[in-house]
Amino acid sequence: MAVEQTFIIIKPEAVERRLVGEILGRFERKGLEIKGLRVTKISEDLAKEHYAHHENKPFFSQLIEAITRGPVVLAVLEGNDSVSQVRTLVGATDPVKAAPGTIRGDLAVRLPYNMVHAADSPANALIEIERFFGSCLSGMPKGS
Ligand code: 3AN
Repeated sequence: MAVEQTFIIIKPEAVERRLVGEILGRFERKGLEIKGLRVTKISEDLAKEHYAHHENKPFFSQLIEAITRGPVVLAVLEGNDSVSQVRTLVGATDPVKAAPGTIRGDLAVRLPYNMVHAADSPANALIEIERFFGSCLSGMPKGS
């Protein structure tokens, strides 16, 4: 097992519903360490870059609107196999199919409002940390 970092976005609907503490608490209780934390609003350009791989999907414009409509909380989490651990805690993409006990299974009801984005691989986590935190996290251990 490798210590690695992952990246999450607590989406506008979760901030609006005052679920930031609940969501971060789940990651902390699991044993993951918060290495970066920032409240911000994502610009349309940055959202389009982040979701570029979904550009041709029918839900693309809805997705961009949903992630830019209000403040978000960005976080870098570190721990053993953190990418896959966090994806497990977050649950399936569609909240209707997400298992009870997962963040999406417990707190969300419909797409695209599924509460949390979580990087899907260690390589993408590094790209996303650089994209959203830039140099303010440089010099920290990147994990492997
Ligand atoms: P995940 O966030 O589980 O990695 P992706 O990368 O397939 O899932 O989707 C990115 C985001 O696009 C999701 N978090 C969700 O907000 C939105 N999304 C995915 N599928 C749909 C869909 N069929 N209709 C509306 N929004 C969707």
